[in-house]
Amino acid sequence: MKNLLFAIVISISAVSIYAQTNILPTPSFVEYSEGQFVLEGNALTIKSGTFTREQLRVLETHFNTQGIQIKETDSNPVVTFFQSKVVLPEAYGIDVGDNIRISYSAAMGQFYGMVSLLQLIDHSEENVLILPKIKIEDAPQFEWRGLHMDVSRHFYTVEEVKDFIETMAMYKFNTFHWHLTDDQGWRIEIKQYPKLTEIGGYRDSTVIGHYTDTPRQYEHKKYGGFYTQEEIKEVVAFAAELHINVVPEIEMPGHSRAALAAYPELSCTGEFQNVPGLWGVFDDIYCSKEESIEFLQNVLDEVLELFPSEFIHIGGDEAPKTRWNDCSKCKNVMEQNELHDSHELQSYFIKRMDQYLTERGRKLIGWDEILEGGLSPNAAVMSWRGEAGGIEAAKQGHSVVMSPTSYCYFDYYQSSHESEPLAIGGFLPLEKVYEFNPIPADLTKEDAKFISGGQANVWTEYIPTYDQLEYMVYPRALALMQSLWCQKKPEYSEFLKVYLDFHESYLEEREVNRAASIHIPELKIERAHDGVAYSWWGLDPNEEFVLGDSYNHTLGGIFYIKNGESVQFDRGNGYHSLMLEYNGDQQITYNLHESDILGAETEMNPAPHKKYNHNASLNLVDGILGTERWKGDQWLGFNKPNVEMIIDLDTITSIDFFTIGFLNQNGSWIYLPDSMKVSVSDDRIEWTKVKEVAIEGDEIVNRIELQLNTTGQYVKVEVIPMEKIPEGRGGAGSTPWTFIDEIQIFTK
Ligand code: TNX
Repeated sequence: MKNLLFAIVISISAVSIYAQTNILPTPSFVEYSEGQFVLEGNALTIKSGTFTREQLRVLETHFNTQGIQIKETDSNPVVTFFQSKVVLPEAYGIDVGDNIRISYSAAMGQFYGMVSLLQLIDHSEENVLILPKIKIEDAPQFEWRGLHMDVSRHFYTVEEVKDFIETMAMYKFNTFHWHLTDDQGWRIEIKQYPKLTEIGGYRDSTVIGHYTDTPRQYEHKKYGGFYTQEEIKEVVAFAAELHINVVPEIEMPGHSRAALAAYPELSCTGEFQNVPGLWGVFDDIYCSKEESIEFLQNVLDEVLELFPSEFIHIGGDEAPKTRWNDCSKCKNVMEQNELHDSHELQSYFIKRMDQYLTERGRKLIGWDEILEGGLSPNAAVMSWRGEAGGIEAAKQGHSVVMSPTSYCYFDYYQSSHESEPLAIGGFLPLEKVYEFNPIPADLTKEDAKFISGGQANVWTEYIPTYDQLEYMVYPRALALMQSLWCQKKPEYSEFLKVYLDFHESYLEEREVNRAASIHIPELKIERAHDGVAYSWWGLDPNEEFVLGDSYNHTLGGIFYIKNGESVQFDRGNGYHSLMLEYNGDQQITYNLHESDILGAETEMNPAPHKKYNHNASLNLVDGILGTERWKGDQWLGFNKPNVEMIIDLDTITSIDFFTIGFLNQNGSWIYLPDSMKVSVSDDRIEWTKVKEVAIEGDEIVNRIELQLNTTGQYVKVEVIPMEKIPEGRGGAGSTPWTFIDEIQIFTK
């Protein structure tokens, strides 16, 4: 009553009719009417007991960071709730007129209504809250809106997990996929098998840097941890209050080295091996014998007690069949069950789990590898290796969650800038996430019904802290949610505006770490007469950057450069170290390497693979040398032999010196080529071979330098990769990748 007396509702006519709201994900229907609802003070009142204590606490903290109080009252609150049976459980409506009315049918919608309301309130003026007069009707497109968290590779505390879930709830995620077991650590207490956490919960060392680095280095420090069953219950209950279902994942039959370290008798060889401190895929997996199946079913018994989730994730990915193929016990299982190969054996293994879960009223979900050898009758599929698995499963009438690496892998880099923390690889900027559509283009309307939604995965090999985990997730999770929530999402530019206007500072105030990668001006390189032109593109079209030339002052020291304006870098002009200052005090340094073929016309045959073809042939002659930490744009990557490149020097020229760079990252199947040839020609018809060399080197980046002492207008470089990756090396038996960057030629 008191609050209402103080609430002065003023209608100011014809102030602003907004084109959109700050609410993310974007609501389905928004209609403004003239005027505003202005509330003096900074408190919103709601009827006592509307929300549970935990919900109220969470809502309060979030409203508080915006300077808004929520007060419970027993009479006439400002915000009223109206339960309507007509809408779906997650749907809600907001009607701001002379007071604020939220309609809903179930507790979830009621909560979402409050979450959206928070984002509607303008609190920029002191002691007054302003809302537009507005009608909103909103409901999600997909029922599975998930984020995944890998707590095996790195461990996060209960408090951190809860914090993660809390931020998820504020963006209307409803599924938390908790990846609790993997090779590098078992993280859930199982009472029947205490060694799982005693031994499997800890590793003695962890690889430092990228696992493809050579030589590998380790930090020899015990690392690990696990959640007790009490802690798991606490997290599950907390999530449930915030309308988030927790889907546990117990990996099988692969990614199981931590469990096998605790119980070696469950492997095919029975030999003890420690919990690895290295990332990747390991040959030792659960043996398919009855004892392992029984063990896993016993584990599942305890898991089912802790997690009410309908879906239980059993992994199923990346299980090499090396051990199974050599194992007499596995062969017995195959014989007894008339299985033809190890894929059918994997399918048998998963079916046993499917049956077990089905009998207990649950549903099995697994990574798309569970399709191999035949999909279990009741299984749902999480499609990660692209869309094919999801399409296939949907066609077979199974429920599918889309999580393709190309849009949903939040362990990938968000920009190509060197300030990004070390990541597994891959390139997934915000804008690319925004393009995600959980429904693959070539699925019929009928089959598309089996797509229940999507989720992003946060694998944590390279994410040692919770702070960095948030950095990898935000703002990308907001772009993802647009694809999961909206029937028709707005243009990326509109989303970006709302993010920058409201959510960036909202996350800041909430102390949610997030990447500022979108603020780093993007470098564009173009061919220019006798060289290349560099320009920088920031988010703000009016931004001016400071550009400094800190090595060779041919650019004239320090000056200002406008968004999109270019500077030219001429051939033969010496080495430059350029410094760009943006956003006031942020700096980037670019190392630019001269050569006499900067920007020269260059032909490549075959073309690079489309994933590694940034700027096409210009990449080879752009003054920027490929480095060890590449994020998808420095190197051109080829997976077809042989690569031929022809560079046009414009006129017959006296050629002195030549260099070319190759990447050597065997863990990513990238190998140095066997050899290369350089030839020259005056007319592109008659070629003279100048050099043919074998390529050797131990570095990750190997630059080959050749003294050519010749003349010609055209220089042809032929690169001959090894035919197949030899046994015992990463990717054995496949065609190697050849990564090439920057050819430099110096003339006399
Ligand atoms: C593949 S995605 C995996 C994980 C790794 C991830 C790294 C999937 C089902 N398996 O074990 O952590 O790649 O991106």
